[in-house]
This record gives sequence, C-alpha cells and structure tokens, in this order.
Amino acid sequence: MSASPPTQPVSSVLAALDLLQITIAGSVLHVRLNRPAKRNALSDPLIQQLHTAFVNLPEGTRAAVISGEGQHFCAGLDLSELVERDIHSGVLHSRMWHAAFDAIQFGSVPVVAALHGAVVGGGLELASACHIRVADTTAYYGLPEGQRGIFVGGGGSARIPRLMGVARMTDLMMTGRVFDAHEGLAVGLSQYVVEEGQATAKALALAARIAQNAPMSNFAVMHALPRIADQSQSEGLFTESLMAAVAESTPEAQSRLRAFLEGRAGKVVKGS
Ligand code: 1HE
Repeated sequence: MSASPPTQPVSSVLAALDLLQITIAGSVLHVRLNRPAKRNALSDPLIQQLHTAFVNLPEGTRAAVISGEGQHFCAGLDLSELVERDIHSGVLHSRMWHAAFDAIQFGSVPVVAALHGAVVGGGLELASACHIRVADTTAYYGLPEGQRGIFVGGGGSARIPRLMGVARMTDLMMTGRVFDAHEGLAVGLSQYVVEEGQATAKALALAARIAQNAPMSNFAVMHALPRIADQSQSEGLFTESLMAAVAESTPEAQSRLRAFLEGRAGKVVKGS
C-alpha cells in the first residue's frame, strides 16, 4: 500500500476559517466542522465559512471530504439563532444555506461525507449535498424539524427524497423516527457503513481514488446526473448525448482509452 501524501499548508483564505479545520494532502482537501462543544451545530458563520471554503478550493484539489470533530457529525441548525427571525430574514437565511450547499454539490470537485454520531436536521441536509456518504456504525439520522415546529430550509426537501424517497422523509419528519447506520445504508442515505471510528479513513481513501478520475468524468457525474434525473426521459437522453460527447473528446479521455487498448490500464476487478 502506498503511503499517504504529506499534508500541505492551505491558503490564507482557508486558514482564516476558524469554525473549520482544513487540511490538504495530495489533491484531497479535508474539511472538518470544528464546533464540537456545540455538536457542530450550523450557525450562520459556519454556513458562511463552508461557502467560502468550497468557492476557494486550492488549485489542484481533485476531491474533498467533510467530517465533524467530536462525538457527532452535526446537530443541524444552530437553534439558538432561530428564536427571533422575521419572515424576510427567514427566507434569506434559507437561501444562504442553499448557496453554501450548492457550492458543495455543484462545485468543482466531488465531496465525500464521513458520518458518525448525530447526522440530524441540517446535518443531514449538509450530508445530502455531498456526492457520497460513508457512515460508521455510530451514525444515526433524524429530521427533528417537525418536533421543533419548523421545516427543512437547507435544501433537504429537494435532496433527501432523492436519496430515500418522499415517504421515508415524511415518516422521519412527522414521527421523529431515527434511522441507525444500517437502516441509513438500507434506505440509501449512505453508500457505505464501516466500523466505529473508520468513516474518515474510508472517506479519504474513496476521495483519493475519485481524485484519480479524469476531472471531466467527475464533473459530468456531479453536474449532469442530478440534472438528467430532473428532466424528462427525452430531454435527459439528449443531455446525456451532449455530455458524453464533451467527455469523450477531452485529451485525457482519449489517452485513457488508448492506454486500455494498449494493455496499459487496469481491468475492472470483482470486489474492488
Ligand atoms: C446545540 C444544538 C443545536 C446541540 N443548536 N445548540 N437540531 C436538533 O434539533 C438537534 C438538537 N441536538 C440534539 O438533539 C443533541 O444535542 C445531540 C443528539 C445532537 C447531541 O447530544 P449530546 O448529549 O451529545 O449533546 P448536548 O448536551 O445535547 O449538547 C451539547 C451542547 O451543544 C449544548 O450546549 P451547552 O451550552 O449547554 O453545552 C447544546 O445546547 C448544544 N447544541 N445541538 C444549538 N442544534 C436550515 S433548516 C435546518 C433545520 C434543523 O436543522 S432543525 C434540527 C435542529
């Protein structure tokens, strides 16, 4: 097994984000939510810092991982900020979350979420904006908005049903039901479940592998797949043809295809 690449310094813009701890090793950026005393509750400054981080990725970043410091991934919206908000500022607040999470989902690199402990409310909305989710066995998922008298506002109503369906999201929001890590895997909230304490290592390993893909292939998966899912079949097939032609015509695709035909590229291997 090859050794992990050494951690390099990040730019001053990223280093100044005090609610995040950001490191880069090779071409993989690791963003840790860093408010463990408040269970990484998503305050306005934390949402703004996530936005800043994902629109200022260091040059050469090819994939990213988001994890949470402390015992939980994320306790969702910082409820202490919600108490006295009027309608207009409520809409703007939700739009601020949308901007930050769109910068993750529709940014320039794939993002893997490493989940443990509570992944609740806005924490699940954040996880659902990532492209792949890895949970350890301590992870659990809830949408306590119903109990708090509010609704999702961080994109959850658009993203979470695409992972587990409207009926399951309705159940979690209305009844306060909580899924454990294995239930989360079964319903599609995560793609992997690993032993306690192993989610970040697995997420970093996946991100390192993703980083080896041609950037245009990763871009197509991130940007075309969810849009095609929103389109009619006819429009989706047309979008697919355009995206396929763009990806195939890049020099990197051509050299990778040549490498396979000349026996210089790996085969598809069972169990990898
Ligand atoms: C918080 C928050 C928070 C913890 N906002 N301060 N989210 C929720 O409804 C989840 C609320 N939180 C919890 O259910 C629990 O805190 C946890 C299961 C996540 C963790 O439990 P535990 O026992 O490890 O921690 P704790 O003792 O409850 O909390 C430690 C501290 O974090 C405590 O503050 P302290 O000053 O008394 O030490 C808590 O008050 C604080 N804390 N969670 C503010 N969420 C865009 S719309 C999104 C809508 C939502 O996300 S609604 C869901 C909100």
